Amino acid sequence: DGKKRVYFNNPMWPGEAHSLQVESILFKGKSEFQEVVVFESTTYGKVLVLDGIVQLTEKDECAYQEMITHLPLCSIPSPKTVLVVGGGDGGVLSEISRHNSIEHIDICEIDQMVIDVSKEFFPDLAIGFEDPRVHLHVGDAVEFLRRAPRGKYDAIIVDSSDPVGPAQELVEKPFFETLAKALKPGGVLCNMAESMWLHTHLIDDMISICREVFKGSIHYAWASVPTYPSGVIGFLLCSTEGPPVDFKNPINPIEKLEGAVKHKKDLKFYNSEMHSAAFALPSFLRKEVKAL
Ligand code: AAT
Repeated sequence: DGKKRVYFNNPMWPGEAHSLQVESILFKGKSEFQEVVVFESTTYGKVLVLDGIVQLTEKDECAYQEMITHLPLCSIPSPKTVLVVGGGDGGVLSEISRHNSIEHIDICEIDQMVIDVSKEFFPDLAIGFEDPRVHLHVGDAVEFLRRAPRGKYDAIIVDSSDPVGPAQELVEKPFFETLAKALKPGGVLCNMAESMWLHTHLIDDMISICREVFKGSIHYAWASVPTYPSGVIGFLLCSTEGPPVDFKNPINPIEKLEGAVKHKKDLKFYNSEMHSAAFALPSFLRKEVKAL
């Protein structure tokens, strides 16, 4: 009808809106940081929504959580110490626990309500918190990383929300500097990096910052996640100075690990072929993202 509707006003994707049919609202609360909603959808299972943005659905969380975890962890020989930023649902933790080389996992999530809600409504993901290697820190990742010991981690996974609200500072240069400092030489970062259909500017900015901050290799990868805006999500992979990391050809292939560790659930999305394929980029992206 030509009127500007409130649904089309999200600054991350102006002019479009995304919808799922709601069977029932299971939880609605307001934390210190954001509005938290869980609902049962008609076709994607339960859905976690923060400030009106879908964070995960039971049907397609596998694509995002498996990729954001195994892209970095399969790219280095024997990851031992890992940090997760955000990820309060526990899904990334439960993926990390497939790797038997891991000795210590820190997670820094800002919002206790996300953790509590996940334990109640997404027990298959929140089971990640039960791994004895996991150490939970509830607080702002910006603060946590300012105080993190230099060179502590083999890998850092930034599973954070979009840069509106509590995650705003997580795309700025000072934050990336603290991430690089907290990594060991040859350590790797995998950062949620938005949609190539919607955010080429943001991707360009993030890659430019990372080129200045990280002295190793920098690559962009992506995967299909139907319930994220535009149906895709990207991952920015960076390594620090040190032994070079060949992100496109996993040195620590998951197929070998799967034989060694019996995990509670089978992988649904990730395998070594998907890993390498994720780095193939459309021509428009190469052209628009100058820093690539
Ligand atoms: N694995 C589910 C996918 C997510 S969840 C992102 C998490 O990051 C949320 O639980 C949020 O509370 C947390 N978070 C946001 N800001 C901070 C911060 N400053 N410090 C620590 N944790 C934070 C991400 C989905 C991406 C969706 C893309 N459209």
